[in-house]
Amino acid sequence: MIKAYLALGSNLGDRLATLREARRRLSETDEIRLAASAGLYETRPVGGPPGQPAYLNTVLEIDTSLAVEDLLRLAQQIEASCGRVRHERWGARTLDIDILFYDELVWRAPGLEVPHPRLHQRRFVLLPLAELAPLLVHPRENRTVSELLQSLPDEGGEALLAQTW
Ligand code: A4P
Ligand code: MG
Repeated sequence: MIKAYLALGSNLGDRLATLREARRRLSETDEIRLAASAGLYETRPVGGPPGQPAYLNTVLEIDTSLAVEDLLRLAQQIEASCGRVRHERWGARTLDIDILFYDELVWRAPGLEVPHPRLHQRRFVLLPLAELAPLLVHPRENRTVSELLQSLPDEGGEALLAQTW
């Protein structure tokens, strides 16, 4: 089994219901065992067009026997079935699922980059991730999740809404 971390984000529709549905779909997959869920954060949108609604963000820890490409395909199927329509990059979305880490894999190919190329710059990812894996070392940055989080300024853009959801 491979340990992987997934980031979930939603800023359209019933955001909490969407995240719960995504978690349920993942945990009902035979090749996935849900190991832990981070808390639920409401976060200010980063990038994208102005005036977007706030996001709900969280991170899930899973153990999986899926190959990384198959995990991405499953994530995209769940995004699609949760009503995501791709309009513009970084635009509002009902559901975004990103693969943050897949064990220690470092992989860069068109359509799939692991670790996720922007995770170390994003408090909305590092804050929930640090609850689950503060000492995990980013294999490209060579720093722990908690060090990466501490290196980013806290501009008050994230609020913990609930620890369990
Ligand atoms: N892709 C490559 N690597 C990965 C990976 N590790 N995990 C490819 C998932 N997908 C990966 O993603 C574009 C392409 O990335 C996919 O086709 C996949 O093959 P997308 O989900 O279609 O589009 P996107 O999410 O708009 O683009 P991208 O680049 O994934 O955006 P980000 O970086 O995920 O940013 N602000 C707050 N507060 N909270 C958020 O959750 N999210 C974004 C999206 C921007 N601002 C945000 C948030
Ligand atoms: Mg994405």
